[in-house]
Amino acid sequence: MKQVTFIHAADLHLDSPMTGLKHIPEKIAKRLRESTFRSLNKIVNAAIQYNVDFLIVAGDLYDGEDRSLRAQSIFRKEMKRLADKGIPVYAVHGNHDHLNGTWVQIEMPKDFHTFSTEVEVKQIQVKSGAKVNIYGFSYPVRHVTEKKIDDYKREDSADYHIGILHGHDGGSSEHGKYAPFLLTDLISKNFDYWALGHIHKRSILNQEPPIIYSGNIQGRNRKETGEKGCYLVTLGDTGATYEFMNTADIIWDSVIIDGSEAITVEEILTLCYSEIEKHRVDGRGSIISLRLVNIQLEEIDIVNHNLYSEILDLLQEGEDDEESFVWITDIVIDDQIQTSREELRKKAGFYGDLFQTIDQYDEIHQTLSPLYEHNQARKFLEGLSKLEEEELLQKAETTLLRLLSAP
Ligand SMILES: [Mn+2]
Repeated sequence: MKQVTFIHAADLHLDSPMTGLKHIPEKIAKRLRESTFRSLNKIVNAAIQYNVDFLIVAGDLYDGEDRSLRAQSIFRKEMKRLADKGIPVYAVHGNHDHLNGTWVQIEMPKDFHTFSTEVEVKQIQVKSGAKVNIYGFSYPVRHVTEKKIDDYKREDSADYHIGILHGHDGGSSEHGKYAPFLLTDLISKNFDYWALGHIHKRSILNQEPPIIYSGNIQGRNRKETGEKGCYLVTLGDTGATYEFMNTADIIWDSVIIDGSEAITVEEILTLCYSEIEKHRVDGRGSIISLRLVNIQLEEIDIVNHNLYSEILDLLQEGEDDEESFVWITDIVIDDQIQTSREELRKKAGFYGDLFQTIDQYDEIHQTLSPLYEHNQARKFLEGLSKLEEEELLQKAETTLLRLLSAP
C-alpha cells in the first residue's frame, strides 16, 4: 500500500577525461567527453518520467577532487530540473570527490541533500505517506579504512530503511582503503535496500533485501564494457522490485569474430560489417575492439599488403559522422599461426627458444627508450600500462611468426 519509488545511481564521474584512446576522431572524442553528462541527463529524464520519490547517488559524483566548475554547473542544472519537479536528491561523496579536495563551491538547489562525514540519517515522507529513513556518510578524505558499516544503526521511526554506502565488498588489502564491509554486515542491519557505490561493474550482491552496486553510469575505457546506468527501485508491502536502465551514451565492448568460414578478404569484410550493424543502437555510440580468430587467408596477403590496417580504415570510414556510430578502435588477429605454439615447437627447436625469449622478455623499457626518452617525443607520450606492454609483445610475436612463415 504505502510504497516508495526511487532511482539508485552511483559513480557518475562527471567530466572524466576519458584518456587512453589514441587516434580517435575529434567528433567521437568530443562525444566521449560529454558522455557522463548525457548519461546523467537521461537518469534525470527517467526520474521525472517515472515521477520517483527521490534520487540516490552513492558517491563519486565528480571524477576529480578538484570538481571542475563546468562539471559542477552542469550537475547543478540537472539537479535544478529535479528540484523543479519536486524530486529531492540524496547523495554521498566518495573517494574520488572526497571533501578534502579543493574546489570552487557552487550552491545546489534546496532539495539536494548530502551526507556529512559521519554516518547520519535523513528522513523523508513520500507521496504515498510512507516515511523513509536514508542513512549514509561522505568520504572526508580519499581513503576511509574504518569499517563505517558499524556506524549504521537502524532507527525505528520509519516504514522503510535505505542505506547508502560507497565502499568495497570484502576485506582484501587493496580495497581496504574504501570503507570495507562484508555482505553479512549489511544483511544484519535489517534495512530494506542498500544502494552501493564504488565498484564500477554493476552487480546484485543480494536479492532480499536488495543489496546492489548500480555500477558507473558511463564506461570510461575499454575495460568498462557493456551497458551502464541506474536502477529504478520500488519498495512496497510485498517486498522490493528493481529494474536496470541503460543510460550510457557510449558503450564499450570487445567482439570476437570467427573467420573460419571466410576464405576471401571480401568475406571477412562482410563478417565485420554485419557485426558492426548488430552493435548499432539508435542514438547511442559504440566503441569496439575487434578480434578476428581462425583466419584462413594466405599469409602472404597479410604481410605484404598491410591488410588489416586497410580493413580497419574501411570499417572506420564515415562512422565519425554517425549519431549512432560504431567505432572500431583496433583489429587484433588471432590467426592459426599464433594459436598453435605447440605445433611450431614440434616443427623446430628454434621456435621453443623464441617463445621462451618472448615470455621472459623484461627489456621492454630499455628497448623503447630511444622513443620514450627522445627530446621531442617524450613530451607527447604517456607511459605504457602493463596491458599495453603485453599487447606489444603479443603483436611482436605475431609479426615475427608471419615473417618467418612467409615464403
Ligand atoms: Mn568510482
